[in-house]
Amino acid sequence: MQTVTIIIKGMTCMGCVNSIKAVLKNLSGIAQVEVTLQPAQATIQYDSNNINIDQIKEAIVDTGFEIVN
Ligand SMILES: [Cu+2]
Repeated sequence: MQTVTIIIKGMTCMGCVNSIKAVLKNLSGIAQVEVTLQPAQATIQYDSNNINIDQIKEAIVDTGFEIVN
């Protein structure tokens, strides 16, 4: 299991936080998701055999947000 913290741009409220959380939790290979507004980031525990960071970032971008790191 691996952990990554992704800095996210564009979240303005808990609705944004919950949208990202819901999308990430539905991806296969994601074990745990923690999304916060302040700081604006997502900390994700994932199985690198099932999903990679680029796929995780893509899912966040597809939800309508920007990735900073
Ligand atoms: Cu929002």
